[in-house]
Amino acid sequence: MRIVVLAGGIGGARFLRGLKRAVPDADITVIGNTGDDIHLFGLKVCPDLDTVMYTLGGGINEEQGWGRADETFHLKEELAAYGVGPAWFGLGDRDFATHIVRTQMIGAGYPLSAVTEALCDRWKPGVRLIPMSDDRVETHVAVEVDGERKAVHFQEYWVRLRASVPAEAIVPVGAEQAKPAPGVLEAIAAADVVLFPPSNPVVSVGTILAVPGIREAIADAGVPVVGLSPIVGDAPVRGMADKVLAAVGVESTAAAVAEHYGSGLLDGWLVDTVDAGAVERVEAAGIRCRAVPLMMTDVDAAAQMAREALALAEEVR
Ligand code: GDP
Ligand code: FO1
Ligand code: CA
Repeated sequence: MRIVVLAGGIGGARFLRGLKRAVPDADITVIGNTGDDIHLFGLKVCPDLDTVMYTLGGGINEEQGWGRADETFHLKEELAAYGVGPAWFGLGDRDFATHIVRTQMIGAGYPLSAVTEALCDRWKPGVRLIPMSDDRVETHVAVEVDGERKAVHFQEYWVRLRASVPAEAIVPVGAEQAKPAPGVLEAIAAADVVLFPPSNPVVSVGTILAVPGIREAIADAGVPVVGLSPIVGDAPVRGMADKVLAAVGVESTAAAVAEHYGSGLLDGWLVDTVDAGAVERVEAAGIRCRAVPLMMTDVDAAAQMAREALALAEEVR
């Protein structure tokens, strides 16, 4: 079975680990969000691609959900001693190596998709990981600080400001001009099923869908498209999805997120059992819906979610 998954970082990566366990023989292509990417210290950092790569490749810091296990921060400390920042972004020594290799290869002329493939030669994530685009896309957040409206990089909004100021707009800068990376549209056209993991609907899946051609390819593929809600009990399980959903005028409920994707895109939607009351509303929007446990407490729980998503896909096929 050929499965295409549009993934952000932690939610996407943990779901993918379950999907691999649920269907070990599947041919899985992951289209990764690059809107979170940021240039720091002259290096290109791709948090969501790395989170997927490290999680599936066994190098992730499990508790944190991002960054490397057994990490140290000597380089960051030495940079700080020179007064070179930003200090608010925690890049570790082991992680730095990934960004150095990536930046070096890009400088030598390789596109991000080829660089990602090269990095995955080491990590062997067991899926084909493709960035949504080789073109630069950067998610910016319009905020109001001390009565002044300005745009900040998504990482600055989330990591430095901890999403403590209201987000007024989310702008995937460069998305309109970006082209899907080689292999993205081909994988979608060849897929038997497309899954939206419980990733952030605005700054992860939403950013991928903002690359012209990707949303259309999914709608035209003529195969089941099934998503899993990242909102459980009217709140994100972790992160700032509630803040960025508010910025795009969507309430933080499992049903509202399904309606936001819409029946033109989604055929099926899984909500958590605590949100069973939302099933009727989602189905009224023309999207088949089931309530099942959606907490990824361990890999087995994530695998069971993947089985439920694939079962729903067969129901709507
Ligand atoms: P990020 O890029 O690291 O923020 O990760 P993603 O965009 O892939 O996923 C973020 C979303 O995952 C958040 O909105 C969380 O609510 C959701 N999430 C995290 N853990 C779980 C879980 O165990 N169950 C569900 N249903 N959602 C989760
Ligand atoms: N998230 C944080 O909350 N604080 C950090 O200092 C931080 C550093 C970091 C370094 C590399 C990397 O791949 C991810 C990192 N993240 C950090 C996570 C990153 O901000 C994610 O994009 C967000 O969790 C939301 O997607
Ligand atoms: Ca992300």
